[in-house]
Amino acid sequence: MSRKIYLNGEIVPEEEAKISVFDHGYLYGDGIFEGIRAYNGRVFKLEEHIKRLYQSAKTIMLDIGLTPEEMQEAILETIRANLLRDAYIRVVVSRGVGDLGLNPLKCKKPTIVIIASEIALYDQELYEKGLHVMTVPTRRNGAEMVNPRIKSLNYLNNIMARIEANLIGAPEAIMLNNEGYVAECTGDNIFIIEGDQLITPPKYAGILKGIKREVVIEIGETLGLKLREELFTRYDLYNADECFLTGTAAEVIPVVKIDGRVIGDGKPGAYTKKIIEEFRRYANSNGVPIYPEEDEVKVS
Ligand code: PXG
Repeated sequence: MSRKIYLNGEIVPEEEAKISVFDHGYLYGDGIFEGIRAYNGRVFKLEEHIKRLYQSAKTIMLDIGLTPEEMQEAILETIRANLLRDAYIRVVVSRGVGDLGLNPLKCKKPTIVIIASEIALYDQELYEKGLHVMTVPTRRNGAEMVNPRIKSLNYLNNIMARIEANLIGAPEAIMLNNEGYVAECTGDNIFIIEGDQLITPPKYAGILKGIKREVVIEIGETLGLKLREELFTRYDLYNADECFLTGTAAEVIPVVKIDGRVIGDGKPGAYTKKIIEEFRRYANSNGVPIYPEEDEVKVS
């Protein structure tokens, strides 16, 4: 079935959703994006994703040309056009059509694309058994470079790391920062658990401030875990009681082996399983309704 795509204010069939080869998103990776999920008729953490999109835009001096409220409506409209209740939503805003030459002054207005699609999840088996992941040579770019907090269209740093993971047959790569501290994975944040401590790298390690990361920090508190946002090394990874990753695609997924070292007893840990359960419960009952009239029906 042909998907309906939002392209610069219009909803068009995917065959007609075409972009100029002079778009600076294509020529230079000059742009930003968000990956958002909808569960059970609700868009999860929509305001937070829109806020991060506008913070990325502000940082790269890109005027999106829509208010955050208009962006929210455009996202909901795109999901409705595809009649979806569970969806993966990709919002891409590029600098727009310019000419050869990287000067963004040549781009008069941004290109805005919203895709709402069905989701391809990790295999359920991996949630039950856990992932075997590896650290890779490519380092996460530092906060003093293109800050990883900008969700930019420049993902080559992470793609190089993913290629290295592919070469050794790992489903995800752990990236260290330039000082050798653990930063994050190519599309996920990372957590370890030691006793009752929930430990995750701080923002200044050079990471994307993941929205699932924030949700898991909240869930951790309700489970009595003590949060430590601090730098740690591969030694800490190998000797952790539990480890898991968080992200839009993976949600919360256990890690049971890192660089050949078995984590804990080699099975997803008790806290990790509880966090996955709580995350699913939270995600299925929170968010901005896509079809508000459904809620009204339920109330009456
Ligand atoms: N770190 C990085 C580098 C990411 O790109 C996350 C962490 C997790 O953030 P959220 O906000 O999702 O909890 C991400 C985001 C995709 C895709 O479509 C997903 C991400 C990035 C790029 C592509 O599969 N995840």
